[in-house]
Amino acid sequence: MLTIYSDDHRLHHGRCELIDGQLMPCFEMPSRADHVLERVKTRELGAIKGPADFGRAPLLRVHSADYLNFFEGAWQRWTQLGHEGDLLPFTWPARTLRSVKPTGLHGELGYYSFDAGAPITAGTWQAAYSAAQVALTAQAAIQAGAHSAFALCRPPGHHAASDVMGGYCYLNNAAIAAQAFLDQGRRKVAILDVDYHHGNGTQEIFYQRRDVFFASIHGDPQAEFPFFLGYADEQGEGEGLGCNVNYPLPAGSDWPTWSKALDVACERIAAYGPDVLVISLGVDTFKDDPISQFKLDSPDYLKMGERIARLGKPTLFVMEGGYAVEEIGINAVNVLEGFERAQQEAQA
Ligand code: OKP
Ligand code: ZN
Repeated sequence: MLTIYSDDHRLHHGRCELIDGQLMPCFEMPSRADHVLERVKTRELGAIKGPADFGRAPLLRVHSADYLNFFEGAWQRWTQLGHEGDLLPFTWPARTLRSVKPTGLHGELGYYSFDAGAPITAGTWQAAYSAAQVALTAQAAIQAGAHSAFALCRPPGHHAASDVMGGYCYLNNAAIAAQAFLDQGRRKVAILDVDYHHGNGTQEIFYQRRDVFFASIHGDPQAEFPFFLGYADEQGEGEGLGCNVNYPLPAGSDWPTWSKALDVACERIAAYGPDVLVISLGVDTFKDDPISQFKLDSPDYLKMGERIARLGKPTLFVMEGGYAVEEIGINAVNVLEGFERAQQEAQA
């Protein structure tokens, strides 16, 4: 399987995040991608290539122009105000306030974010831009005939909505790639989000659409980030009604529980009949993940890849979460190897 990767991810390195009342070093750190890349190499998964540059147009198919302009320019405004630490929001237009867009930097940042988990640093725009290009380059490989490809994206994307950042995410790499498939002639795309956290951004972007089916298996938002989306009764709206499906699971869920949800999700996807599949590949479902509560073990990821392969669709894997840094490479690449093994057996 071809892997697309860019060193630009290193340009994004947030200093800290607030966890349980403590400022902690960001869990979403550069070494995550390093470990995945290392494992791709040692397992000889396939060629590793850098991204092409498809420009801003495919990003604008998913994100608003004002959001992209704000994100790209925010760091310079921050430094012009004399600051050099990370730019972090701390006030949001929650229910009792108005969703006006203030002109000052902090007001505008609150308008364009939903939590304090997405710090903007000097290189954040470039890293996120390159991650989107990584996803688009892997998408292009599938469009050119490859059965699968791996976009080793960092920072992740699935919490980023059309004009809102948060949860370590800025640009929705998976959504940008899914939209590119449609713009290049595919009629129906399914996105399966296996990250521990609900892909609220992806859901929002496609909620009223029937050309994209979104399925997500995740920690129950009653008790887990992002708390305010990801419930089982969210089924899509208007034309998109029936094209969104959430599988919230309780803390402690292990492979027997998790894989039942995967089976049901795969059945729904098969019934939808997509031309192509995009996997939001988070491996923070791992038993030793420091911020998550599921109990999957490394061999389970092989089975996950096999089940996905049985859908028989061209499949783009887009890296999302996973914070057990030592095991992130093993777990992510296990999904890809399980997929390839099942795929090769099906062909033989
Ligand atoms: C990103 B992805 C407060 C802690 C909130 C945010 C989790 C984001 C996960 N700073 N945690 O889905 O793996
Ligand atoms: Zn996650």
